[in-house]
Amino acid sequence: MQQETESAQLTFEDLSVVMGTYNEEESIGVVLEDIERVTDGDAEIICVDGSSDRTPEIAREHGATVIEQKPQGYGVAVREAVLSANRPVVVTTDCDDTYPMEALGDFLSLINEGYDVVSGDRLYHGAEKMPAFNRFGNAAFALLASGLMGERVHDTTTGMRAYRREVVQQIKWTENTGLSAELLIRPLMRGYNVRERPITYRERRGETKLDPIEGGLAIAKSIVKVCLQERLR
Ligand SMILES: Nc1nc2c(ncn2[C@@H]2O[C@H](COP(=O)(O)OP(=O)(O)OP(=O)(O)O)[C@@H](O)[C@H]2O)c(=O)[nH]1
Ligand SMILES: [Mg+2]
Repeated sequence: MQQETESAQLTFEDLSVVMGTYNEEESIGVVLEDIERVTDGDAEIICVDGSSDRTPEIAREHGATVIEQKPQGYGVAVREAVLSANRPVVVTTDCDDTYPMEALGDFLSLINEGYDVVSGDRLYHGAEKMPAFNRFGNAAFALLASGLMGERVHDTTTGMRAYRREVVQQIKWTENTGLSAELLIRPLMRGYNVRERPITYRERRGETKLDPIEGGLAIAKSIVKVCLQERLR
C-alpha cells in the first residue's frame, strides 16, 4: 500500500489538459465541453494550433489558451503544448473526440497514488473503433518497444496520458510523429513510476492528420532510436 504522504492531494485545479489542434472544427467544441464538464471548468486547457479553419476561435470561446504555430507535425505541436503547461499535472489528448475525458478523474487519482506517468491503453478493451490497420500497427509498436525495453507495455502510441510536469520538463524530447512513443519510453527506461490504464476509444470525428504508412514507419524508427539511446545512456 502506498503510504499517505504529507503533501496535499492534487485536484483538477492542478491539471493542464494540452493538445495539438489542426483543422479540427468538427470536434474541438465537444472535446473542450467534455473537459469543462468533467473538471467543473477547473483545468487549464492549452491548444497549440496550426489550423486554417475555425478551430482556434472555437477553442478561445471555450476559454482555452491558444498558442499559434505553423503546422509541422504532431510532435512539434504536442512538445510545445506539454512544455507550455502551467500546472503540476499535464494531460495530453487529441482533439478529435477519440479519447474519454471521463477518465480524467482516474488519471489524476493514479498520479495522487504516486505514479509519475499514467498512460491510456486503448488496446485493452479492443479499440474496435480504430481502423484495423492502425490497431494492428499499434499492437506491433507496443511489442517492438516491449522487446527493446525488456518490459511489457500494451499501447505505446496512445495520445492520452497524464504526467507529473517535472517528467516532461526534465527530459529532452526529439521525436515528431514518434513523440507519443518517446513520451512513454524515455520515462519508463529512466525508472519513473509508469502505469498503463485501460481506456475506451471512440471513432474519430473529422479527417486524420496522419498518413498511416509514412507515419507508421516514422514511429517504428523513433521507437528503435529512442530505446537504443536510452539503453546507451
Ligand atoms: N498544431 C498541430 N496539431 C497537429 C498537427 N498534426 C496533428 N495535429 C493534432 O494532433 C492530434 C493527433 O492527430 P491525429 O490526426 O488525430 O493523429 P492520430 O490520432 O495518430 O490518427 P487518427 O487515429 O486518425 O486520429 C490531433 O488533435 C491533430 O489535430 C500539426 O501539424 N500541428
Ligand atoms: Mg487522433
